Amino acid sequence: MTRRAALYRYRLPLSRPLRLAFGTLVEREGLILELREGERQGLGEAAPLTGFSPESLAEAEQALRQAAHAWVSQEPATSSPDAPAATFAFDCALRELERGPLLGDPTAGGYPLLAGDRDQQQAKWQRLKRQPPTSIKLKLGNVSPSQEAAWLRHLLDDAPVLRLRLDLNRRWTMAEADQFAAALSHEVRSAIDYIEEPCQQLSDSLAWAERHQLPLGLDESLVECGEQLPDCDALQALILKPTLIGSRYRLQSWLGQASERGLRTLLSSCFESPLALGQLAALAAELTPEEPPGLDTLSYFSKDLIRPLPNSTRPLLPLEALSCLWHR
Ligand code: OSB
Ligand code: MG
Repeated sequence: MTRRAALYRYRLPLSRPLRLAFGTLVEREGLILELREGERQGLGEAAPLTGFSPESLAEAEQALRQAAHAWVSQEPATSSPDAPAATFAFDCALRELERGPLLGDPTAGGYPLLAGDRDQQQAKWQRLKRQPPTSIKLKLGNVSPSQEAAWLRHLLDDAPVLRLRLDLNRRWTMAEADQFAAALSHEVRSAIDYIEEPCQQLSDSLAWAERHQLPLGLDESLVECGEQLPDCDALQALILKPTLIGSRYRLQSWLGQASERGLRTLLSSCFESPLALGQLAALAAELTPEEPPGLDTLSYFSKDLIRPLPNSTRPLLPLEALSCLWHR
């Protein structure tokens, strides 16, 4: 059967500015790979995020061109370990060709995310607290550690059975992390499911969590761990981002090690478009069925990309509206 491939670029304005450690984004751009074999179609998205992804958009494009070229010519697959977003895109497109669209609901069963500054977090909490969720994720580190501890106490006053997932994205020094641990009330401490990436250094996060007997989650520092999880009893959760891990083999390896050690594993995203969020939701239903993924970044988008997500009321930006960079 003839094989065809095309590469498109999308730009989607964000519904509100997204402040990240490396600057503020007002739009998201990325690449869409389309593979065709006969009547079948497979789509994949590569949208490297500055500050998180090892590759640039140009490098992802290069890797996707090579992979698509080889695939169309029925040559052996090329691998690009340094371009995980491209690897993820190609993997999704191949799976869709084989099994049909990867289309899950990113909002189903997930936990809400409170991000941004305190005003933004408070505004979202005002809406949420009328019908409090069972679990919530908070981005911390914008204010002093003791103010963060007080904010968590406030949330628990509003919703006493709330479970907390905290993410510092390596913002704290060891001294700040110590101040936080010291400021935690007993109630807050026992409401914490895990604290993701507290310290600037991985070794500090591991030592801190052990010392304070607090449950640790690892996300972006997994790349530093090589092949093997660190030996640390406080480690309780792995937050796995397929768009940063890339290879399916590597993802399976982390899932396998985590299950041997009884760690929680959940999939999460890097502010990909609604297309990839739907794919990640479908992957999570398959790979981590007991843990809803962290995909509450959908609200940054006011349009769906290429196909509507389940239960969506957003307008659609169709494939035909994207600029085609390459096809053969
Ligand atoms: O650190 O978990 C992160 C989004 C983009 C880049 C990094 C992160 C995130 C998220 C996604 O927090 C939401 C989630 O994981 O729940
Ligand atoms: Mg994280």
